[in-house]
Amino acid sequence: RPQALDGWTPWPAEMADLYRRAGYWRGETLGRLLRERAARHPDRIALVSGDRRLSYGELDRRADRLAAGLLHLGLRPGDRVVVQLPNIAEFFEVCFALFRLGALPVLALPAHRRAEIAYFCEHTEAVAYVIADRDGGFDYRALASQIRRDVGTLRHVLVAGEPGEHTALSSLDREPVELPEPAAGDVAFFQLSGGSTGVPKLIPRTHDDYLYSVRASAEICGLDEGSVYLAVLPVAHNFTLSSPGSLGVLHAGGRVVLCRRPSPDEALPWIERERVTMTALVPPLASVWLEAARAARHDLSSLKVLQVGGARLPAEVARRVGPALGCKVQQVFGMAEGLVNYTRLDDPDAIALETQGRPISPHDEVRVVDDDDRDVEPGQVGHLLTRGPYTIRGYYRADAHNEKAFTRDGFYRTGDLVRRTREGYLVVEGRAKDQINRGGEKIAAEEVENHVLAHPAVRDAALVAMPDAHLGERSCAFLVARGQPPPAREINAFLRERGVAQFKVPDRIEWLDALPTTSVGKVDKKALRRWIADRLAQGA
Ligand code: J2J
Repeated sequence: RPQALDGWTPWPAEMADLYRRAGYWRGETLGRLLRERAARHPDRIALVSGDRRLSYGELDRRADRLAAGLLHLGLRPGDRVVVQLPNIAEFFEVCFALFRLGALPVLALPAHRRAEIAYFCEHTEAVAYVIADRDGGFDYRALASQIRRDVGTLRHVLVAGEPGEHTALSSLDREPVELPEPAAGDVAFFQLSGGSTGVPKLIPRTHDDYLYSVRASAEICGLDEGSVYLAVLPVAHNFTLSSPGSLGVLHAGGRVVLCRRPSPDEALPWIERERVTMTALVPPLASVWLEAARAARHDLSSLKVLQVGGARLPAEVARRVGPALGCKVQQVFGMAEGLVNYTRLDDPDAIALETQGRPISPHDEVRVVDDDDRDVEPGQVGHLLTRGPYTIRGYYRADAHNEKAFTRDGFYRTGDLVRRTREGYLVVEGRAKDQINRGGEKIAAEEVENHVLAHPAVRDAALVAMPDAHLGERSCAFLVARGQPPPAREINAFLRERGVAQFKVPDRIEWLDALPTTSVGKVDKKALRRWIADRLAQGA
């Protein structure tokens, strides 16, 4: 058995015992999940990707052969591998191959660019980086060539499609070899945090804890062999992967249909063709779909559940889902760190439309507290703290940050402001963390500020959320110039050159002589948010 991973925080032994005794942690690995399903129903279709249809047996075999190929290439249990793939079957082939090998995927999003990817590779000392050749008009091979030059530990770039100067995934195909099964209590892979600090945080998830959340989610969402799930949001995201997402569907023996683009033009025909029963969207996309469905000529009658999460869904929008799409709406309030809340499919409208759901597990501990960590009165708004059988106890290699992000007794400080209803449902009322939620895409203010501050003409910077009718929020950068302020497009071009993902580039820039401060001398972001909201309300 390889040496335990450094830099992650396991659950205390007594909690681990409790979760095992309760039957939540069953000692099953992600690799075994696929093995068992493939043994049970090898010919059933697991994945539909473009014109490829992979059965459970084929996916299982491909994972084995790829694992053997990766081993031959020199990958070993415990190695970290940054995986950045769009919604294509290779994502699952690669992840399951890595799970079998005991190597650890680091799940990047397709939108990430040089700044983020280089950081993930460096921080995890990744030995390999997996990409698609091109997607959405972007050539990932050129990005990978740069990353390869800059990151010393990186030995391999593996490409789905045309490899260019790198290695084709399809060339890693060897007779399966006997591999020791990784321990279910060990870290299986890394999710990414939306974050609120200077650098993105990595979230270590174990086989045991993740599979529990997947299994329980599948049950809450009523998945079975007849379930057909359309993956619209990026497959690597925690929502699409596990709530109940693709893994929930594979667990239940259903079918996952991979949609390359989230637009209704592409998604609605898939629903008709594959008789999709369930999909998951962020609120702005849900609005776009509702609009499109009015004119759609597609038969959407197979759709039973539309999940919406990642950002607050306005009740007015939730109300329109049933009439427009002929299905139930399910609100999902989750986080890659763990805790996921669902409205239940049999909840009355008052709950289903107006709350963000309740936790998966009877062992999810939820506290709503004031600024001094004292529990607020029932029904009052406060900071959401949580711990439980699938919520991490610490970010990866982040000791200093963990001191702040977790309480001494292991509760994760979500940074969300919530209210708990009498029935135990959570309503998201706001956010205390320094983050912008741009239609479900999370932007850590400090991270962007640091990039902007690297520009020679910028003396001071504060990034805040501004209201937006479509996305809910967009980002506005308040900047103080050294001398003459450069045009906004120069700042944005500068950020892109630094390799910052496009969704983090400020939507608007305002120059000030100085940033306003609070009485204790901190930047007064509340004042900045109020100022820009007022300006927008006046139509400026
Ligand atoms: C308001 N805010 C929400 C909601 C997430 C399922 C669903 C979503 C995520 C996710 C996820 C919200 N209403 N319904 O991982 O498994 C905001 C909160 C939260 C943060 C987490 C899943 N659903 N949020 O969005 O890690 O602020 O996970 O703390 O990307 O999104 O973001 P992320």
